[in-house]
Amino acid sequence: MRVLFLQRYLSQEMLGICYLSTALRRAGHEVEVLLVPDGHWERKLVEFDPGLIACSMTTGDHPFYLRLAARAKERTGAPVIFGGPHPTFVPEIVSEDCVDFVCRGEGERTLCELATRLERGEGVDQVPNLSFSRHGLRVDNPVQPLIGNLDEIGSPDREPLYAAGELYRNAERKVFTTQRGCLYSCSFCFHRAWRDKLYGARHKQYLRKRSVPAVLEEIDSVRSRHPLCFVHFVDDIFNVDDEWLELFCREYPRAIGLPFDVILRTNLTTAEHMQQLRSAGCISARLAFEAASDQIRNHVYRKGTTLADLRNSARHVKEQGIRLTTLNLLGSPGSSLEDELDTLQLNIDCKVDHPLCSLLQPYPETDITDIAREMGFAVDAYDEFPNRFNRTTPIALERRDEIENLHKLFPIVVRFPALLPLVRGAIKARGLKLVYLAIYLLWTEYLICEQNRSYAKAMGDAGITNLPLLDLLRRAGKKARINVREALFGRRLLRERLVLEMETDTIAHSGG
Ligand code: B12
Repeated sequence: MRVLFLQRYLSQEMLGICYLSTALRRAGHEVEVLLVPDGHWERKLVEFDPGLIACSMTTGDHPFYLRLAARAKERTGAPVIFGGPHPTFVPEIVSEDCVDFVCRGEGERTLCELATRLERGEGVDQVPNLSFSRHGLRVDNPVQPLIGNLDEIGSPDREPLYAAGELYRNAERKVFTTQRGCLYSCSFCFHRAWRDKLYGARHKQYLRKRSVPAVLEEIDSVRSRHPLCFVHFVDDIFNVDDEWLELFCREYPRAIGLPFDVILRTNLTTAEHMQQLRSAGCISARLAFEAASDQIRNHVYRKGTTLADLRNSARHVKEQGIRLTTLNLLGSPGSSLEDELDTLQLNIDCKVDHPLCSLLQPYPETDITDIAREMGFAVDAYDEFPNRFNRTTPIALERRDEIENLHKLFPIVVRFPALLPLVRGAIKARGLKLVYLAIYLLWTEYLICEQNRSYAKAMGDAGITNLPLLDLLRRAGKKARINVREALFGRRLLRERLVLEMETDTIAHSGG
């Protein structure tokens, strides 16, 4: 069968659909990817004549996919299947006219079986993890156990995606994963619900590592076919298994030898890990602090880390001369302004190079949604959720405006702590929201330029054009030009925008 992935361009390649492509092609199906926006997408869609249209999505993006699927169905009449985190946790989306099927959880077996059965004109009652509507009621087929051995499913097949998006193919920095699952139960993360509510899996079954040779082989094979100078590992926690890490750090320099970055969990990060990672070529690491307050971090966010873990892990990263990025989460239900300011102070104390700060979004089926409601906080409907988590909060916090303002000033105060005494007063000024947003955008842009400089240096390109200030002027100029041209000609210059976004976002935002 001809399966078409209809996807919105994101700032990095979506490995989920690449894994699905591997499975489909192994089962003898044909796969194509169509990325939107594209002025000719409807013509291309009709020309491909798909037997099945597949879309992968996260919460916040689902209204867009509903519109897209409705149009695609109108033009082709092909059945549509939705998968990924949002439909997994909100399978009732299958009641929408334009959605025929939803896949809950891992999609490899579901999609192959569905394509095969549709092609043969057979029923879908036996297709694992599938949800569909019958006589107006939702049917949820049983969920099959998780894929046990990830090596067996092979490497993600990037070719259909690269054929559709030459920006992904030509990028010198590409993303890779070495595992699925997680041992922890952070209340804001999808893993707890995926593991316990969907699969009822034991922690150890849920966390699955690919073998080191399989990972190295994939990177080598991508490098032999496409440009590749830098490796982004987007695993939620790269240092979850000491033995695996040691072997990886020993083999990687010999087999690959490219610079890379990782996401680490604070309480697992030791001085030894950082030495190993540094000598293997790691130049940048992300640590998820979330919050300095023990109450918020452990009772509300359920992280299971101590303040000492946060400080020590940061020290280990910095001691190796590795760029330190932290992930911080403001806007927790029940947090006081003092709690949020403590998180700011912690980042200052740890001399964090790149503090990333999000406003908490209680995504479907996460524990934090229940916690927020139990604590009496109203949460916006999912259809109202922002599709970025660094602009506004969907929780009706008492100090909503102040927290949103603090979020905007957070990264700049970490770098210039002399501003700290001004912060309390500054965040009260509601009328300055737009000014703070502008400061935030400019400063985060600068941090990206610094980050790009570190990537460029690691890739052996320390030229003058990469100097952060010059790069900032280039990026700001480019953005301004794009905005003006778009305003004048009323057309989205997607390609140009995406190039900038790819420099901004490559490497995942989450972390253990
Ligand atoms: C890398 C990453 C990104 C990348 C790439 C995103 C992508 N779609 O691939 C970037 C940086 C662009 C990104 C952005 C965002 N992300 Co993100 N991201 C991740 C991360 C860390 C890894 C994704 C991945 O590659 N997983 C590995 C692959 C193999 O798994 P998968 O994609 O889930 O696919 C499998 C199944 O879901 C299923 N499946 C998926 N799609 C489909 C489609 C069909 C038809 C079928 C049948 C099956 C199916 O089958 C696949 C194979 O088994 C995940 C956390 C995680 N560990 O998964 C968060 C995660 C997906 N992101 C999340 C969020 C919130 C975001 C943002 C909203 C953040 C923001 N900027 O504000 C944006 C939204 C962007 C968007 N519109 O998708 C949440 C989503 C929660 C939710 N309820 O939707 C996650 C789960 C993180 C979390 N801890 O909760 N992200």
